[in-house]
Amino acid sequence: MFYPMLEGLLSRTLLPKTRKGLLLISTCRNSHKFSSVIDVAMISEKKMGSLLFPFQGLEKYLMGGVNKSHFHAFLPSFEDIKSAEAFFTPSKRHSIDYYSSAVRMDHAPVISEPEVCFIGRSNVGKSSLIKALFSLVPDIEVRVSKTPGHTKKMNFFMVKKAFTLVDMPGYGFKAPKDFEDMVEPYLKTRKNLRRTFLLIDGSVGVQKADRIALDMCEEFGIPYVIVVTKIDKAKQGELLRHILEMQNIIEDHTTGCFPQPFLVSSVQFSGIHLLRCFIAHVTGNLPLRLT
Ligand SMILES: Nc1nc2c(ncn2[C@@H]2O[C@H](COP(=O)(O)OP(=O)(O)OP(=O)(O)O)[C@@H](O)[C@H]2O)c(=O)[nH]1
Ligand SMILES: [Mg+2]
Repeated sequence: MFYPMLEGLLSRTLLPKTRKGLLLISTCRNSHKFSSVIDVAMISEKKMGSLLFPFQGLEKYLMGGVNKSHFHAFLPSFEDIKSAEAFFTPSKRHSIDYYSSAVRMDHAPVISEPEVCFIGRSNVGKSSLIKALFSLVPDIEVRVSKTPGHTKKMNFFMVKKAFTLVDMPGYGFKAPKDFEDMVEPYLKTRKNLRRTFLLIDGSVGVQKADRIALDMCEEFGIPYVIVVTKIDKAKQGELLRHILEMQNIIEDHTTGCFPQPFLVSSVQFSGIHLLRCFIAHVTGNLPLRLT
């Protein structure tokens, strides 16, 4: 569906200016070889398809009876994905940076622009995902760690005049203390919160703590989205089983959850471009083109 758009994209990559830009990106600390869709356009169509839309690669293994339409609830065009990237690309006029941290709601910055936050068990990959989303920002520092409980504050990252991303401490480690003090009050009271991304580890599937978080989002009545992390780590059959389980939970037990789980790997960069596009869209910055 997005391949006809590819021609324009490829010709853009040959511009000397863009090449310089790529050079700059490749030296930045967060950089990944697929940070930009321009880099993605260099690989084969098949690889590009599963990098941009990770569910595509799995779809063929699903049985006929499974309702696949939910997995395509958000299906932007390639042009939309390209446009979304502009919001994640800093320039003189478009600053992107760490803004502040808070351990209590009364320390949280007062911001009028739309906000999205990332919650999930400790070690699920929240900070890594934010780091990947901001991989085009040379100087931003998003700390990740193998040790659970690394993020101890609510960290606000501001995409000037467009939206704010909030990295949260994880639950499961020292929980419920951090959660009661920070995350719950934040979710309950934050006025500019547009979407909550609830991360679930695709290599282990839904755990008890994830169910509690799902119930909490339902109880607070906030709109939220499941993001399935570390899809590179799971065997395909195992990942499919976990995704179908999540799909059943979404259908049968939720009202505020977006029907489509977003699949990501911050290591391989799968699903990151799609998520950038979704964030730009749900924060009201990117109307989708009709395809
Ligand atoms: N294989 C793989 N590992 C990942 C991925 N994302 C994160 N990790 C690893 O998982 C570990 C935890 O990542 P973080 O991003 O710090 O996790 P977090 O959810 O922010 O953790 P807390 O701050 O403790 O709540 C690190 O060792 C990451 O390198 C992924 O997509 N694939
Ligand atoms: Mg973290």
